Formats: sequence, C-alpha cells, structure tokens
Amino acid sequence: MNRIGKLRAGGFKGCALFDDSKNIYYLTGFSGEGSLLVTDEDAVLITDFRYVEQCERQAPDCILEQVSKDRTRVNILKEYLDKSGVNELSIETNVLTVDQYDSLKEGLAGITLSKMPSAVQQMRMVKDESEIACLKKAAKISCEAFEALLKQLRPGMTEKYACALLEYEMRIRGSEGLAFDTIVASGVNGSLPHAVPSDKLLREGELITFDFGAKAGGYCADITRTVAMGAISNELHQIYDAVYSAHMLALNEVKPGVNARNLDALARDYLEKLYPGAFGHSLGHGVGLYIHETPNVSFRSDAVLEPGHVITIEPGVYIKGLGGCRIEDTVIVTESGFEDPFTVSKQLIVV
Ligand SMILES: [Mn+2]
Repeated sequence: MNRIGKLRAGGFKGCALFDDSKNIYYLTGFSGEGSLLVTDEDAVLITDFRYVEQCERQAPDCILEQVSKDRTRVNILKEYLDKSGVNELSIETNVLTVDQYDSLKEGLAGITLSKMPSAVQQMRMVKDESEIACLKKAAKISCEAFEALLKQLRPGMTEKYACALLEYEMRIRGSEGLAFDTIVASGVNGSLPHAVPSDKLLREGELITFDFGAKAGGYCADITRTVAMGAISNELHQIYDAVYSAHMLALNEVKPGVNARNLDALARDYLEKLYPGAFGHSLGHGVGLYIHETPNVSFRSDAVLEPGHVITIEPGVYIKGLGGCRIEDTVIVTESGFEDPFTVSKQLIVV
C-alpha cells in the first residue's frame, strides 16, 4: 500500500492540502515545489512548468495539475473540492504564510479551513524499512568522509578549510548535499554549540568539534565528534571523559517505552554535577527528512520511544574562554533497544 493509502487506512478523513515539501515527498515521492491535495478519491499534485516532467517521473500515481496563467492553484483546488462536495479543508497552519492563508480563504469561499491533524507527523515519526535504509546510507557516507578528513587535518589549517574538506569527502561519496550547515569549532570556539566555521587556525593542544551529516534518499544523518589536535591539557581530557560518559549513560538506556525526558535527565544530571550550567541544550531530537523533527528528546519532551523512532543523543559541555566538547550519534530505536549505524570511534581521537 502506498503512504496515502496507509494514511487513509489509519483513519485519516476528509480533504487535506499539503504544502510542506517533506510531507509531500514522504506521501508521494515528488521532491519538487508544489502542493498536494488529498481528497477522498484523488491525490492531486499541483505544480508549475519547471517540475512537470519530474512530477511525472517521481509520482506517477498522482494526478498532475499544472498551474497556468488562467488557472491558479486556488482555481484548481476549488474544482476538486467542488467535485468532492466537501465544505472543509485541512491545511498546514505551521507552513502557510499569512498571505497564502488569506488567498485560500478568499478563493475558497464557503470552505472551512481547519488545522491539519497530526496523522502524517505521527506516521513520519516511525520510520519504515526503506527510510531506515536511507538513514544508514547517510550514516555510512558521513563516517567514511570523517575518517578521510582525519587523515588530512593539520595544525595551521583554517576551520573553513577543514569544513570544505569534510563536505567534499561527503559529496564524492554520494551525499545529496548536506543535512545542515557543517559546524567546525576549534579551541575557544568550541564553547559555541552552533559555531560557524571561521578563519581561525587549528592548533596543537586544542579540541576540535565537528558536527555534520550527509543526506541520502532525502534522509539526514547527524553526527558530532570532538577530536584532539596533539596533546591536550588534563582539563580538556576531563571534559571529554565527562561528555563521553554522559553520552554512553543516555545511549545505553535507549529502548521502547522509555520517556525521552528521562533520557535527557540521565545525561543532564550527570553533567550538571561536574560542570554546572555547561550543558544548556536538549539531549537530542528526532531526525528524518528534516534534521530536526519529532520526537523531541529534551527536558520538556513528553515523547515515549517506540521502535522505528530515530533520535540523536548529543550531550555537550561548553565553557567560555576554554572550549567545548560534544559527542553525538543518530540512533534507531529497535524492538529490543537501539541500533547505532555510526562507526567512528567515540573514544578520544588524537590527530
Ligand atoms: Mn543534532
């Protein structure tokens, strides 16, 4: 059964308009720009000239409607909604702009616009076999690229240069662009969890954090490793050891039925005792077509882990003026625990 069929089988009723490109890709396979209207009878992709052939190739099961000078997206929607005889349309209120909403409201007089049920989000949270295969491929590319980078890292190289090398190594191994902007944070820059690679030179005695990910089949990998350039101080060693322990503590508890909030607490309580206030972000997040998606893995999360969830575990310690460390893998929740598709060592790597 295709995914729209599964959505229906799961009790999803009525007409729905999707504008989130990842939801459209997930439901139909079409990765271009456009909208997807799902009615009781039809799945209609509305796009423009640029994507017509792509749409035919990627989503042959959908009805293709091309907008034109005389037939706007709203005109097309109205035709199908009139045909269905419905008076309500679910829309993605988290994606549409106010202008887009106003134009729908104006063009679809008599139709009540309602908030999209969370059915697709719920479905996307539990990854199927084909999605897991893409995630594993993205993980493999990321790991192999990182191993290739490690052989090339030298003191005196800029963060930007190291970033370019890593991205190149991912690209030549088949990555579809990047899962997100690569982070390279060396020395004192390591205290910025989301540092932007700079002209700063890598130096002996520093920790260097790389947070990056390849993409395969639309799915993102997310991995962070912090490596040492040459010999580092005891203080930095201790930070590394603490983050490593926090990572393993939380990781080893990943299994179905666990509250994501409790995972976060395991790592947070451990680090808070050693480095008060130095771990200020969430332990992790869901990963899929988006780099950040549900389930959340934070102190606020009410998510309970299920087989097929894909989450990151990424504790860190950040100390202004000294530096920082983060260790992260994206892992798959299985029936019995978890699977970690990343192969790069989590023991301190010295380059
Ligand atoms: Mn992450």
